[in-house]
Amino acid sequence: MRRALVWLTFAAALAAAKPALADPSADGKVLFEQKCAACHTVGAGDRVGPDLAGVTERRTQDWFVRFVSAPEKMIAAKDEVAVRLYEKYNRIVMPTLNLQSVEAQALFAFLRDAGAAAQSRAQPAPAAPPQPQELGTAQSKVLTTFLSISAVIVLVFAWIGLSTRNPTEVDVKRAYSLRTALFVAATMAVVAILAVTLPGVPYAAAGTRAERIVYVAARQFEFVFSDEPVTSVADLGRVATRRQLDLPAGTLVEFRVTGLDVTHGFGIYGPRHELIAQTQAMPGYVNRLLVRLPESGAYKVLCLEYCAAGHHLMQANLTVK
Ligand code: HEC
Ligand SMILES: [Cu+2]
Repeated sequence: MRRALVWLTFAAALAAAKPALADPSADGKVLFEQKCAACHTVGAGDRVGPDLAGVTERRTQDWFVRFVSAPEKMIAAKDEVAVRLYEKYNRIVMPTLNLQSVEAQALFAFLRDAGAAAQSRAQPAPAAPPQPQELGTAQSKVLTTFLSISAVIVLVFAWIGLSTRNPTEVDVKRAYSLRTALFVAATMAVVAILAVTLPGVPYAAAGTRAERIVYVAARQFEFVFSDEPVTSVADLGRVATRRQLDLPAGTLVEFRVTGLDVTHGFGIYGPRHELIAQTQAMPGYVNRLLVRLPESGAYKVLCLEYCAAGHHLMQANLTVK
């Protein structure tokens, strides 16, 4: 009797452990979100790597499993398809992600289901070609100011360089007092500029309590938003995440920003394409960025730190209403 009970418990434990493997397609979905979604979509176009809709028809399961387990080896072994893909996708080798072959099979099952679903969905209308965007007014003011100051500096250097052709006696004492006067004037100018501009910075004072907390995880090559903490790639499969964020206008938001692979930048650009606030997204750290976005409109989050070949793809939409 006792032994039967032990066996029963064992069988029950096995049964409980089983469901994780019972549905490979569901496992594949989680794996895909964690390890592939940064570079691939299913039916939403190419990212760093090819769109994987229909890949289960293009390739055999055997090829898929071999490729996904060790892309570098396939290219090294001059597999015809792998080499062609490598050339086509800017000679970026897909990283070797140390997947087991059951995991690769689960991914295959997921992609077969997801690809079929993507194909049965109606094709979206092609997007209008992007219009060249005008620089925000503040941004172009900054640029003009920077260029003018640079031009002045270059002219001063050129003038000094030319003046050394005909050397003259210098009154050292007068030169030193001129230097002191210039130093005092420059210090006063800096203090005055700081006094005028500092109150205008968009960062909230330390100690202010945010009305809304948004967790941001940055990784190659996307930003993921969540209401719950995300500190590792494994969290992405556990908590509800979004790739687009809606915020009510005027709320004080605290972004808690981290990086999941390398250091990225988290830069918020306003409706007129001006950089409004930014912080770094660093692995192992959570940076807090308190901002109030009073103006409604379409904002963009861009990566401000060159993080690898797909850096330019790191964009997220933020809508303030
Ligand atoms: C860092 C970016 C990156 C990640 C992450 C990534 N891939 Fe790729 N993938 C690529 C690139 C780039 C290519 C094409 C170039 C090549 O062959 O290496 C590619 C090619 C592929 C192909 C071949 C497509 C075809 O048309 O035959 C498959 C299949 C694939 N990836 C599956 C996956 C799966 C599954 C994952 C997750 C476990 C994954 N990839 C993760 C970048 C990535
Ligand atoms: Cu980047």
